Amino acid sequence: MVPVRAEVAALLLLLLVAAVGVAAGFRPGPPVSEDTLEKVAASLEMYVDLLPQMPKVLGYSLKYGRPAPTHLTIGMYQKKWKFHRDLPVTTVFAFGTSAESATFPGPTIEALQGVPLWVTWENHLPDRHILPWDPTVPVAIPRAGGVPTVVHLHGGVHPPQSDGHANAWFTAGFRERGPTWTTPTYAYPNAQSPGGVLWYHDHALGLTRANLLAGLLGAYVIRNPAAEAPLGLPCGDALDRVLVLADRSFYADGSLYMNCTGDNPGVHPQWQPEYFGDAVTVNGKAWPFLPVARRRYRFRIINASNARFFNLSLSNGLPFHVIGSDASYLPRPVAVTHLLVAVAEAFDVVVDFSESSEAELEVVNTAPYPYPDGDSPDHLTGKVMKFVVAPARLWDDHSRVPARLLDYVKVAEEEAAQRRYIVMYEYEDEATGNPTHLYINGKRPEDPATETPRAGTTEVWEVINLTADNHPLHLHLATFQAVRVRGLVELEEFKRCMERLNDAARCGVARHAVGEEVAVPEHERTWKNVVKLAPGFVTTVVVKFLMVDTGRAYPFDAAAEPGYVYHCHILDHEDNAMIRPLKLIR
Ligand SMILES: *[C@@H]1O[C@H](CO)[C@@H](O)[C@H](O)[C@H]1NC(C)=O
Ligand SMILES: *[C@@H]1O[C@H](CO)[C@@H](O)[C@H](O)[C@H]1NC(C)=O
Ligand SMILES: *[C@@H]1O[C@H](CO)[C@@H](O)[C@H](O)[C@H]1NC(C)=O
Ligand SMILES: CC(=O)N[C@H]1CO[C@H](CO)[C@@H](O)[C@@H]1O
Ligand SMILES: [Cu+2]
Repeated sequence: MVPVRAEVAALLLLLLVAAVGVAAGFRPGPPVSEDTLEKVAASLEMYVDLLPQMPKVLGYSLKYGRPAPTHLTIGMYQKKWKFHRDLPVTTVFAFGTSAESATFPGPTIEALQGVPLWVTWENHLPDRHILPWDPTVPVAIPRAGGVPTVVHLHGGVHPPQSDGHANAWFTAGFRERGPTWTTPTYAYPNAQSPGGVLWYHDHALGLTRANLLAGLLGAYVIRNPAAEAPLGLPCGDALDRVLVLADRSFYADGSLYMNCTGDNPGVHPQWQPEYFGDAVTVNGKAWPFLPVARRRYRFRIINASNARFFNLSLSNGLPFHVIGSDASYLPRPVAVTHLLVAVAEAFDVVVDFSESSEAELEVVNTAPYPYPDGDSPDHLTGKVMKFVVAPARLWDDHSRVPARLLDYVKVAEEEAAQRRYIVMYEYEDEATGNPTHLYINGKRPEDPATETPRAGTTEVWEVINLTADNHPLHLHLATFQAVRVRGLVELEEFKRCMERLNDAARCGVARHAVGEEVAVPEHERTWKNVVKLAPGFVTTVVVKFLMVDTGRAYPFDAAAEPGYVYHCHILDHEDNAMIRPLKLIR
């Protein structure tokens, strides 16, 4: 491995700073201590704001009562948002069909399976970012200023031109466009099966962490009434709710806080390896509450934090009946009392409040940060939201948690056309010991694609974590599932060899991957968009480059330019620079 030499990085930094000015246009807020940020969060009374329901936007039209394709225009706006009763309103970036209706998170788009949707994503953002960003990581830097953005539909199966490629960014009015920009209007075929929840979010090169922190994300649900109605799950806007979890820190004036001093400021003036906020927001409110009836509800939970994992449970031990994960159903429900949600991971669950003997249930979080070996959450980040259960049963609950859900193609590891080793590296500054950047396979994002699967095939990816963190793996387009998680023995020897050769096969991965085997939890055994990668382990992942509900080929040319990407979904890692091209071939 060739870590970026400090001198080279420093020179690059000087050149870039001279060229664009530090964080082009961002005005740093007043200095603030960790203590002050925590005090602001601690001053917010919990459970005083009602859980917001984001506006619903239909991703289809009705023609003579039948669903038909439609075209939406959704903009990104600078907007005022109030994160808590006791915080002043503050500036965010938000998605909406208009400036007035834009929200944090954005509207929930409801699509129908088999009904294509076109969306023109418009950038109405000002010249200046509201959060700091770092010009020394691989990043989109427009010559004429402005905030570069591009929208990726996470979990979506769609053509590469509509994938929100990191270099397909654009500024306000499409004034300036990145090198792989092809079209202002994205096509979402919605051919994939219903279940779980997708989400759209910014994906601009090197800016994802700041753009999402500012609010550029929203949920997207694909439904198929004919296939789903027989399941009998809770349905309707009141009973089937999206919960978007995100940790954020606030200044006393209510504005969003992001540290603008890097851990290695000589290398990267602003970049830090992980953002952790002191407050937990759900649907844009810090620690909200939701009154519920004494019956079943369906919750589609998305973790939209930059780096925080959530290990969620209900304070009275009531189970989550997990019915899906990411954008798929499970074959059958799995009841769990604790639900570990990685960044960008989603779970689709049913909670039956009629089983609760308490009138109030807190959703609590016990996941250490960084996950898995970091600090335990405190009295603040250990709480998420509260459900207030109505005393009496007001109406009959005809919903159920069915014994069987939907089926998909089998995992069939033996069908793999190709086996690849994917290795996660973290590089440190020798003087400070702090991370300077992260790479996949020791390669930069701009290096030529090395993962070039054939459309329609199955592959096995052996993902090796050589770092101290759990890196949630996310592939665009493809769906995948972990089938085996095995510890590495004689890890130090293996690491030294990998640092020298960067070649898992020559370093004898088969000989080292014989340690403890950890079972993949049953509620994660479906076709996923994010797989957690435990440190010190090799995670064997079966990846399908085809439609997992039918086994058929994609209904579009997945091998077209500009291709896709795969990356670690800790946003701060993805931005520097744990992201690689994924280029399908015909
Ligand atoms: C911001 O980051 C710097 C450098 O890592 C650190 O010294 C400082 O304490 C951080 N500030 C806060 C408020 O966390
Ligand atoms: C989640 O928290 C519970 C209770 O603290 C613990 O028993 C469980 O091991 C945790 N799960 C994970 C995956 O960390
Ligand atoms: C959300 O996902 C990010 C990236 O995987 C992860 O770092 C973070 O811990 C997750 N947060 C939650 C609440 O799951
Ligand atoms: C294979 C490997 O090196 N894994 C690392 C993953 O992360 C842990 C920390 O949780 C490290 O100790 C391991 O070395
Ligand atoms: Cu990572």
